[in-house]
Amino acid sequence: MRYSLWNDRIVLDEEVIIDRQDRGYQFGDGIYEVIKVYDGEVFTLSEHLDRFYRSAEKIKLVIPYSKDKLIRLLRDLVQKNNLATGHIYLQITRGISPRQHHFPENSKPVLVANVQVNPRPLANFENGVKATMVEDIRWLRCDIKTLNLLGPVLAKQEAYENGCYEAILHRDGVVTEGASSNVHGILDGVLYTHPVNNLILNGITRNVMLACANEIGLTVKEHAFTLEQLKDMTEVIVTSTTSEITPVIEIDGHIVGTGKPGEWTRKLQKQFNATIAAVVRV
Ligand code: DCS
Repeated sequence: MRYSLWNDRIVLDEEVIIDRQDRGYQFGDGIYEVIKVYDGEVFTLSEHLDRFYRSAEKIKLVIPYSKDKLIRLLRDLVQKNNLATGHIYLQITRGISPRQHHFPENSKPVLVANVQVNPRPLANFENGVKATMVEDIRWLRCDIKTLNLLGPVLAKQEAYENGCYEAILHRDGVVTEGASSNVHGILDGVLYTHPVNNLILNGITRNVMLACANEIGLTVKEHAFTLEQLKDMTEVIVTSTTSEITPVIEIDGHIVGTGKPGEWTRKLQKQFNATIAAVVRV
């Protein structure tokens, strides 16, 4: 039996009914979060929910539940599904209404969450992955975790067709982030990462990783860099909830550093693992 959260009720998956007039379906008018679960413990849940409420506010959607209530419901959902390691997918839309662009007067938001078993991609952490560079054609509010994912979908498809794990996005040659991750480069003991603004999603994993950098004595500079500068970095990593700290060893055929995950990357991964262990008590 698999269970989903539907508004504020935990129900069997098959009981969830999505209306075809849901604005999420018709307009992508909603927001989402992906939250990692390690050994039954939800990681950085509070941070993800803070971003969920922030995204909602930015699209003028009022989430009809308190943060405490959502924390309880999501923990119950994980337990009810007996989830060990995997993730929670959570979304909320502006609700159901005959199709019209402007906000409906009386629609009620529709919230759905489900869990997915998803082991940590340890081989990627160990060996690294390939990436390709793709023009960033998204809108100018990438700070909102919107359900509108056509830009990333097209970029990811290009990466997939090129045998790559991730698409590194750029605007006029300046790297913004990955299709579903943040991108960072390391050179001479300094980690460079795009500053938090409207051009990137403020990644929860990015923030955990920056704290790890601090703990291991790696200097952080929140400066944007070009594709050429990225290629000259000795280490490149992407971070996300599911990708954690994944080394990039090749970008469009160009070998990064030695072609193997570098020393700083290894230290960051080690510190990241320690952070998980401390939080989830594994
Ligand atoms: N940038 C973009 C565009 C993302 O979609 C994501 C996460 C990130 C950065 C990294 O953010 P977190 O560290 O908070 O996960 N994307 C989610 C997704 O769609 N699948 O997994 C994570």
